[in-house]
Amino acid sequence: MTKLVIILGDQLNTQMSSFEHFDKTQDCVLMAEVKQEATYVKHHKKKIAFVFSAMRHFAKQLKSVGINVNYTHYNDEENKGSLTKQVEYFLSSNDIEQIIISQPAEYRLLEEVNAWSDGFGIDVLITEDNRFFAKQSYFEQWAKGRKQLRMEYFYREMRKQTGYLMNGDKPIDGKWNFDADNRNKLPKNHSLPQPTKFAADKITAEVISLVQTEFSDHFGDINDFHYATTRQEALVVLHEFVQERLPLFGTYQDAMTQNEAWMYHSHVSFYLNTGMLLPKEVLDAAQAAYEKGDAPINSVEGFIRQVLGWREYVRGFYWHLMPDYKSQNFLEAKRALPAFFWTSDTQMNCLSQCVSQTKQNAYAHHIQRLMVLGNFALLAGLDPEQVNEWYLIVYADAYEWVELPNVSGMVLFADGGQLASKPYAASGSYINKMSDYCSHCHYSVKEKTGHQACPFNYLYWDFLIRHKEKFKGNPRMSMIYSTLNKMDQQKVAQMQEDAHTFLIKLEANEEV
Ligand code: FAD
Ligand code: DLZ
Ligand code: SF4
Repeated sequence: MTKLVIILGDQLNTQMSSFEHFDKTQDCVLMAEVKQEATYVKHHKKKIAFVFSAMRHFAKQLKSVGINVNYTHYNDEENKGSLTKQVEYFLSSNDIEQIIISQPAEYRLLEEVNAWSDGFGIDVLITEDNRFFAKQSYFEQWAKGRKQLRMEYFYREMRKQTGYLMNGDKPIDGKWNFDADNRNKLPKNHSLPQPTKFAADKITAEVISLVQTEFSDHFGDINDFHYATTRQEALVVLHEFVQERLPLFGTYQDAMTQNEAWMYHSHVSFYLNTGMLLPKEVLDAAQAAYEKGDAPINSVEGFIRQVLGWREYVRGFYWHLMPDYKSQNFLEAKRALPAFFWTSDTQMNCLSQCVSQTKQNAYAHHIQRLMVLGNFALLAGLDPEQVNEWYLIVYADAYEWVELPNVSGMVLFADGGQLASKPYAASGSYINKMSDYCSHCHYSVKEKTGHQACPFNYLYWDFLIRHKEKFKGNPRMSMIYSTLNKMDQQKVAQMQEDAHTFLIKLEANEEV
């Protein structure tokens, strides 16, 4: 029986479950660069270049071991524009008895694939997406009967299941979480390690030129493309992270500094989310560094929590709550996304820094995404649909399964607290505590009202006042509301007025 294995652009690993019964003497792989996937949102230029180049390199690797790969390039004449049409076209001239595909990672694509069996009149086998530790059935079992689905408890279960940083059934060093040690600002004149960079080879150079021609109206800069595009290169990124950045990853995990995008982060999300690296090898490398004494517990636990905790949790959470999750808007936020999210033209230095780095690199680290860009979107009441679309477009690691829970749940509280127990809202003083952005800013972080005051300051209090009814029953918010009650009411009224003026300027697209 001849089988056709479909490999999507984020399934670039021979360990994918769809390969499990692959017989290279008779079966075939289909991969396609299609307009539908490249434009369902107008992805950042670097994201498209990365995915297409990594797909081409993976196809080359499969061919080199004698696998029959039917690969459609973006500009091939027989490119049909969508995965469904491409598969249909292939079936019209090939005798295939079964299609096998690992479960697509996004709901919209799974819906499309679910229609293939009836549409093509052929057996379609959808296998488990095995780029994660936890099967979806495991998450469902964990979620069953729980009132709240909190990451911390899921993470502890995952530690017990996998044995990472465990001493029997107890966490190594006696604590599950070393977050309190991971909140340092970068010292002045601290010299940062550089990210791993690769020069573009012939395949990547061709893809870059394709992107320049075909996607010139998409957001983002294509110059200085330096991502890994093969598994071997991705393994080098991982190795250099463990050697050079993991030891201080924890300490400076939340830090931000002027003109530095990459910091002590791992930069492996691109490769994990395309299957080029698997989470087990990433965590094994981190744990080995701990065991050899090369990296301290706060860094290794912090890193393992991101991958084994957050990454696994948001993926389970997404499939548990889709499709309804996507349309939620608990805070009834309606304001349009300001133009500076695309241009970086704002006098708020923290936002200008984060947007311009995003434009350049298709990357920003977690605290930039959460506490600068996300925090602003939350405080300014930006429309969740537009904010979600922006995050899906601008980051090269963005796929809906991971982007949506982070944006609608963690950042915007659009799900009313299904993911987070309280909104991650903060005034300018948080940004000042974790960065040196404020010392380069037009605004003054110390001032709460008036022309020079940091907009995050009055927007923060205005946000709390606007949503008082919705938050007043939340025990984690009671301290902040009692502070608000004790504040000078004239000052509070002034902050509300400043927030109002600011939001009107924002809507009118005036410079802020
Ligand atoms: P590191 O800081 O080195 O962390 C290690 C790994 O942990 C990451 O590679 C990632 O796989 C995982 N991880 C860390 N935090 C999270 C998280 N909150 N959710 C899921 N996995 C996590 N991550 C994406 O992979 N794709 C996205 O589209 C995405 N969108 C985000 C949107 C918002 C609003 C926020 C707040 C976070 C988002 N994240 C997303 C999570 C996180 O910001 C990125 O995973 C991280 O910045 C990637 O860089 P890194 O590989 O250097 O991560
Ligand atoms: C992100 C992406 C892009 C830009 N292009 C393609 C493509 O042309 N062909 C393809 O198979 N996959 C692509 N991808 C990744 C898919 O969008 C991804 O598989 C789905 O979003 C499911 O996560
Ligand atoms: Fe951002 Fe306010 Fe600091 Fe300026 S002063 S960088 S707007 S937090």
